[in-house]
Amino acid sequence: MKTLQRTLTIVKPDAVRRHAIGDIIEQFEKNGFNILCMKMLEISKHQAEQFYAVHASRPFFNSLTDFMSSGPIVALALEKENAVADLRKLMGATNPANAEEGTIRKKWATSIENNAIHGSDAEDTARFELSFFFAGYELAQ
Ligand code: 3AN
Repeated sequence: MKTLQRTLTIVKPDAVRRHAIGDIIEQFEKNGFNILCMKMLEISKHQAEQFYAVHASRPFFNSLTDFMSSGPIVALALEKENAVADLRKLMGATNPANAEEGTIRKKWATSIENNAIHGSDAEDTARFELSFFFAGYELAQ
């Protein structure tokens, strides 16, 4: 039996500034992800700190949350079989220097911080992250 899974992705401020939204969304569709919901928004520093709370003790936390609140982002709820792992594969390694050919980060990321895209790293993280950006009624389908 096929089990659909949901994940949360964000086109980060660097990718929005570089006009990569269309290209990145095309990759989702070409790779079999169904877009359930999508919104363009800006988050505050405080909201970025809440979203990345698991990284609060990391040395890059302040810089990461400054960056994520530095301009518009696009948040998308994606669905497919094995969505969490398949999205991570399509994104490529966190550091673009290690990102594989054909991945979104290989094409668009310019540094470990300005790395174009976020994707949930596990199913339980995806549940929290989806509910951070989307209300229940927006994902009720
Ligand atoms: P990923 O986004 O690949 O899941 P995580 O969860 O380890 O990577 O890190 C979350 C975000 O924190 C990354 N997307 C990146 O923007 C930033 N980050 C991770 N490691 C570093 C680092 N060493 N220096 C600066 N920023 C980092």
